[in-house]
Amino acid sequence: MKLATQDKPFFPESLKEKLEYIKSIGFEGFEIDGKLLLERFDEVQRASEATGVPIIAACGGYEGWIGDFDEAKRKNGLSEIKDILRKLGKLGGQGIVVPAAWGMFSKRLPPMVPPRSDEEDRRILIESLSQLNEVAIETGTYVYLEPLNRYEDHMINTLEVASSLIEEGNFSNVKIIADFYHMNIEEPIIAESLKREKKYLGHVHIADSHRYQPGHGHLDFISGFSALQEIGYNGYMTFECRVLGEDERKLYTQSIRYIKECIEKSRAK
Ligand code: LER
Ligand code: MN
Repeated sequence: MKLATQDKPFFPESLKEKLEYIKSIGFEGFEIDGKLLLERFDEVQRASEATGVPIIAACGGYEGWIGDFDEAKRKNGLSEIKDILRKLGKLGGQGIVVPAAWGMFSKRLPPMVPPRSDEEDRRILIESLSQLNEVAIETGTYVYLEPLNRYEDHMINTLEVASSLIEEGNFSNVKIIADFYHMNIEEPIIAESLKREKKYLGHVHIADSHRYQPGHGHLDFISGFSALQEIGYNGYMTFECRVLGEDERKLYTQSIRYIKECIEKSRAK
């Protein structure tokens, strides 16, 4: 398993320095914001080549969700995601992380009842994923479908629901991204869920139980990583967290060390 990171406010601004910095603190890949990839593609490509740090995936940076209630926004989102996939393909990147929607509706917060039925949600998601699956095939990339916790999305909260959509659409280039923060809220036992849904697992996000740097909260990473070892997962795990504390650079570096120790311990288990 390899470690990657998303961008952080305390990383250098220039892309080359950013990638050099993340390499120096122990990461092997960068998960880029989709907008940054589209707007500064040449610079991203040059920086990746010069530093040898791969752009492994994209996350966010497009307007409109694949399950958007607003049809015009959904279409816009799909068009931007396709552009991001085309650029990622040129860089040899693996794929883009997409939730059904993020922050659009929660069935656990008022008004509790969404404006669309569950059946219609599924129909729309399948339609969006069919379009993206085609472009992912053309570009040699993947769409990483991300279950979010119940407060951030109402359509896909568990790995099981994500798997069922992939099965239903028979999508060759849609996989699941398992995010430890969301799994900590939605999966009864993270290790068991990972083992059960291994067939479609393609990518992983890590943060601790409170969405801050791993090692600072109470999540049991070792049992989750042992499950990943057991199912033969050898992809990337991307840090997707905020950093709590004053010296963010120091704390982030300590967190990488902590996660590497957890990986070692999970191998020994
Ligand atoms: C949001 O909580 C999240 O996990 C991101 O990866 C958005 O897709
Ligand atoms: Mn995530």
